[in-house]
Amino acid sequence: MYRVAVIKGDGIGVEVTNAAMEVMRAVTDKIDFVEFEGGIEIFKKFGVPIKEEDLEEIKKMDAVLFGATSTPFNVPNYKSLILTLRKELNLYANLRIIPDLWRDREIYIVRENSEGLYSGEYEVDNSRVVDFRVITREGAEKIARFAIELAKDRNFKEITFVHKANVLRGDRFFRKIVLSLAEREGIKVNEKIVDSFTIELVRNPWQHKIILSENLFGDILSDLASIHAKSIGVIPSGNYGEEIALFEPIHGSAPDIAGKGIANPIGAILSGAMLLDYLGLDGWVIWNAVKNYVKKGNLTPDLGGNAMTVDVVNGIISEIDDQEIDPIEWDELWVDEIRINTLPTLFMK
Ligand code: 48Y
Repeated sequence: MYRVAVIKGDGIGVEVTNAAMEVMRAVTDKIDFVEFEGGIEIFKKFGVPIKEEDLEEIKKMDAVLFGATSTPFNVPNYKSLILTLRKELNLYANLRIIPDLWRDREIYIVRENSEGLYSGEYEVDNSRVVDFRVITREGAEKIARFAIELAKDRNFKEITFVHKANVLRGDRFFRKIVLSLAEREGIKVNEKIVDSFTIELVRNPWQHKIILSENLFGDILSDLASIHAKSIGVIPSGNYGEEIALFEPIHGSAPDIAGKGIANPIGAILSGAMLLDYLGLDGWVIWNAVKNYVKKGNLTPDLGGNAMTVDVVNGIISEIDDQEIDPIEWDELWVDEIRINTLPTLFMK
């Protein structure tokens, strides 16, 4: 049995995480889900976004499934739960998969997840506030390797590396490391300057298979790229470390639609698929079921339909049940999907 920590968070985080667990349970009975609380309510009681003892417990688990939390910026000393988890669990790589579920293609965005302007290092005095944009050799090498291994696994010949090395010293350093590692591994680097790249990412996105960038650029680029998935509600992600990984949809807690039962669960469900891949279980079954479902099923309002969350979940589960044919035949029938949808062993426990 695998033990997976579940942090649903607030807003639609709760609904979509429940949906993801239901779908995962339809694929495997090898997971024990263990629930933990975190976020602003815990902070009000304990002064931290997640309790120390819970964090210690989570570190011993196989993986984490995360929903969404709101991070108000006007609560003094509050520190974002997800940023705390990324830091405490050393999750250095953030992989966001922008899927075109209707045409079977995707863009992988590899975002450095622990440094840059998110380093947490700063200087404050009465007249000046400085956030340090930290790029270390170790951090740059690890994330470059992650993107390059992903490219090799997918048989892609190149990665797109997005930076601002014309202005920022840190990116000049990062660039040197990316170029030399890629050359050694036989991967071409398509270099782009971040500001002009935004236009290309809007107009002509699909030629970029893997996009590598530092933390804040990766944050912004992945939200921008979400327009190509039709809704940010369908985009899954994995935050990978050396010991553990955390999976979350990239959408936020969407308080405006929370509790109405209309949240799109697909981003969370596909995050569940990435989690299964990480554990060496059958994540591709979920990917296939989702792709089959969206082509014919009723979708939630963000995708122009009028389905409820529960309709989408039930529809996807019935697609999973339809796939329950003899596993030996499966291998032959779905071999392409296995290659496309299953993440490489580098990203496995
Ligand atoms: O995961 C994200 O992309 C979010 O935008 C967070 C980030 O900046 O990485 C925001 C964190 C938060 O608001 O708690």
